[in-house]
Amino acid sequence: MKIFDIPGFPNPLRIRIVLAEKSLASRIEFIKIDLPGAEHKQPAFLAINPTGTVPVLQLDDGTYISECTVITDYLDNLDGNPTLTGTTLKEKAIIHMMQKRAESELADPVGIYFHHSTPGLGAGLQPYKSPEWEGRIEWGNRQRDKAVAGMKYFDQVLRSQPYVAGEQFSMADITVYAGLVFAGFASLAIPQACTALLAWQAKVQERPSVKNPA
Ligand SMILES: N[C@@H](CCC(=O)N[C@@H](CS)C(=O)NCC(=O)O)C(=O)O
Repeated sequence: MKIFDIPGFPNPLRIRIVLAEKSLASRIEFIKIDLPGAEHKQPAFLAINPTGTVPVLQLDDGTYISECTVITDYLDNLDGNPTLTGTTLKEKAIIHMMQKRAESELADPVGIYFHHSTPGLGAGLQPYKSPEWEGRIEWGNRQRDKAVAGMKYFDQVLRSQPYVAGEQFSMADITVYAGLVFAGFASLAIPQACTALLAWQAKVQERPSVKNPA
């Protein structure tokens, strides 16, 4: 299998943590995509993922799979022993619900803020990101505020349970963790009052897969 991504970036990190959790790294060939150079916005890459984002998984039969959630589901179930995406219908539902919240309330608004209200990944990508329309900065800033509200939401969740989707570490934790990494990229700090979220982040940082992603 191949993965098209760029090391160190938040969404690629999600899958690299999954690969480490599932001991699958040795089965993957990584193909680096030049995000600051906007390689992912060129026709060759858009042909494999029209969304123009990384990571993308390519199966051995040539099939391309994009979207971290879907890639995670695929990799987690490859060995028939899912550990990150749930086993019962109820577990799967809760993990998917919380991971979607992690995207929509945290990671995605951080991304919009980063790309539209800050210089983002630099001049090479700006033509694809930040058309000069009135209100662009304010729109991005509102997304920044939404992301901080998302941090406060997850802090509340983690006051009553050890992990984002309940008792077990799951894909939802990986998405929140990567969202916070993205927030760091954007110089967006976790509020100090979010003590449960900060403690959870420190705990997750100690996982071998997070310390040494693929
Ligand atoms: N929903 C997508 C998001 C992927 C994504 O936004 N990846 C970032 C890298 S962290 C990207 O490719 N950004 C390029 C861009 O926005 O131009 C997923 O889950 O895979």
